[in-house]
Amino acid sequence: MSDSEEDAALERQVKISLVGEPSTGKSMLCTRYLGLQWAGTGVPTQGAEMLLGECSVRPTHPPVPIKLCDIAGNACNTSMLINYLYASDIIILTYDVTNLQSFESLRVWLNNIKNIFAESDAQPVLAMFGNKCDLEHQRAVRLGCAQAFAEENNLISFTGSARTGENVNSLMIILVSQVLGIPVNRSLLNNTVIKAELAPHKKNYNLERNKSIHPNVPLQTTNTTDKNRKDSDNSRDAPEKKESVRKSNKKALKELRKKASSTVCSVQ
Ligand SMILES: Nc1nc2c(ncn2[C@@H]2O[C@H](COP(=O)(O)OP(=O)(O)O)[C@@H](O)[C@H]2O)c(=O)[nH]1
Ligand SMILES: [Mg+2]
Repeated sequence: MSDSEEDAALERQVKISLVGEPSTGKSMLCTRYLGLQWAGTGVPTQGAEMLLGECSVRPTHPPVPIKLCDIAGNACNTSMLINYLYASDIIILTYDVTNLQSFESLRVWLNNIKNIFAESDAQPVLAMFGNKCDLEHQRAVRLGCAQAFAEENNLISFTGSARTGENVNSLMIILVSQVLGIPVNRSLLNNTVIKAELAPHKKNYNLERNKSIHPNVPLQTTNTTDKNRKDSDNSRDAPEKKESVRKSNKKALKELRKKASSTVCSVQ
C-alpha cells in the first residue's frame, strides 16, 4: 500500500459494535478503552449506547475516529439488533471466561449476526474477546474450546481484561488496522499491551485514568440507534491486498501472543 493510499484509509470513521451476554464486561471494555471513569452502577445497558473516540494506528498520523456501539446483552433476539449493528465495520463478540454460558451463547449471537449481514455487500470483521482474564483462577471456558470456536467461525480471537486493560488497546489497534486494510504497527502494540494485574478487592472499583495506557481521547457520548451511516467503502479492497495485510496482521497477533504470556490471541 502506498503512503497516499494509507493516508486515505486513515481518514474514515470506523464503527465497532460490542455484543454478548449481559455482564460479560462490554460497557467496562468501552469505558476502559476510552479512559473514562467507570461508574459501576450495576445498571445494565439499555438498548445501545454510542460512544465516540479515537484509535491511534500510526504514530505519525492523527488517530482514526471510532464509534463504539455498546449493545445491551438482552438485545440478542430483538428486532432492534439489526438497527444497532447497522454499518458496523467490526463486531466484537464478548464473553466472560469465568462464565461458560456466556461463551456458549455466542453461537446464537453469531447466527443472528450472520443472518443480518447475509445480504450485505460490506461484511464486518468479526472478533471474539474472552474478558475477565484477571480472574484466571475462575476460568470456566477452556482455551482450546474458544480457539476451536474461533477457527470454526473465522473469528479473530483475543482474551484479556477490561478491568486491568490487558489486551484492550491491542484489540482495537489490530481490528481497526484490519478494517482499514493496513498492517498493524507493532511498536504501538509493544507500548500498549500490559500484563494482567490483580484488581484491588473493592466492591465499587473505580478505574483510574492512566494516560500511558489510554491515549484515546473521548469526544462525546450519546444514546442512539445508528441511523446516520457514513459511507465506508475502503473495506472493499482487492483480495490480494487483503490477503497480504491479513498475513502481516496474523504475524503481529502471534508476536502479541508470545509477549502476553497469560493471554491467547489467534487469527484465522
Ligand atoms: N474481574 C473483572 N470484572 C469485570 C471485567 N469487566 C467487567 N467486569 C465486571 O463485570 C460486571 C459487568 O460489567 P459490564 O461492563 O456492565 O457488563 P455488560 O453488561 O456486558 O456491559 C461489572 O461488575 C464489572 O465491574 C473484567 O475484565 N474483570
Ligand atoms: Mg453494558
